[in-house]
Amino acid sequence: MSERRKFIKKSLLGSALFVPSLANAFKNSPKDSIIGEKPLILSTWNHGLPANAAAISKLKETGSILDAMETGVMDTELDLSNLSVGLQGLPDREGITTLDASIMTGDGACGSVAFVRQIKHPISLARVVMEKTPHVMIVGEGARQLAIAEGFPLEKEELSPNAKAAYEKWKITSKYKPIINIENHDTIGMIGIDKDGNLAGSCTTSGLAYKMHGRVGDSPIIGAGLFVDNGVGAATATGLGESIIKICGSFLIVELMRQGRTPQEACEEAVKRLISKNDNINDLQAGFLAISKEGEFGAYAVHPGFNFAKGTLSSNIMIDSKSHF
Ligand code: SD4
Repeated sequence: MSERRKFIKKSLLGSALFVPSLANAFKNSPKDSIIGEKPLILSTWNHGLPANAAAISKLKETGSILDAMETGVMDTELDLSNLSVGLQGLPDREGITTLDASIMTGDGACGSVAFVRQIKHPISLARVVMEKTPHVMIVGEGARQLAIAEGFPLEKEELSPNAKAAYEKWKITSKYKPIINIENHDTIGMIGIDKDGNLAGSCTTSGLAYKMHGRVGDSPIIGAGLFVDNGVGAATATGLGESIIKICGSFLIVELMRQGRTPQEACEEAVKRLISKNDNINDLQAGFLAISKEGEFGAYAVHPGFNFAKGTLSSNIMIDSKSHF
């Protein structure tokens, strides 16, 4: 077995690169959040600000919260400074960047793609799966074929300069430990509600850096990285996908809200559940965002450092999330 293969085997789960925010946890009470503000759009991390701006402007233009959710995260998919979303994202262990994305509306329509290569806008491909196929999830080569059939341009398969440099460095050291909260760029999860109470959401990522080839995280899994129900609310997730999938994080939050919890309480309960189901909690970060159908919102993370952008028709601001630790 080659040295590299041995390393891959040994450090399989200890390898997740997680690159969240430097910002510290905010300690405002969730009850401080404004209730009933609509439209309202929440997005994970600093890149949520420009994404929200794009979403709000699309919402003003078409009036469609679904269009807004797609357009908003497309901005992040093109952001060359973001190494966790889009084709410029950090690659897997084989040096190949593969993308995951999902989209959902409050009436239960949803679509997702995973393990996709060479497609600049996986979120738009997820929307194609939702609107033009009888399926919910299409992965890998099948997703690429669908993209070609739908006229998506196939991008050249090469790493962005930043991703290439990081990958080359990683290959030399080959010592990898999860590091939380060292940088502020990560997956984008976006949820939103329009003035009439229609909800939708989107989530797009290149997943964990140096993951095993074929690894899929929570972001394209409906109920894990994203869940939306007009009768209750919406939730999205960021962080170590394995920990989020284990608890069906976004679905759990929506169901907790259905049982009467506020979005903040539901996010906190989900984080507690996640902590109880994962042993390596000091080494992993996960964060959730939620909006209720009334337009109340909440956010919570395992560790300090998670932040999100909150956009309305008149403002777009960053908020630091509270955290369990
Ligand atoms: C994943 N949740 O693939 C995503 C990525 C993420 O920090 O949020 N990375 O697990």
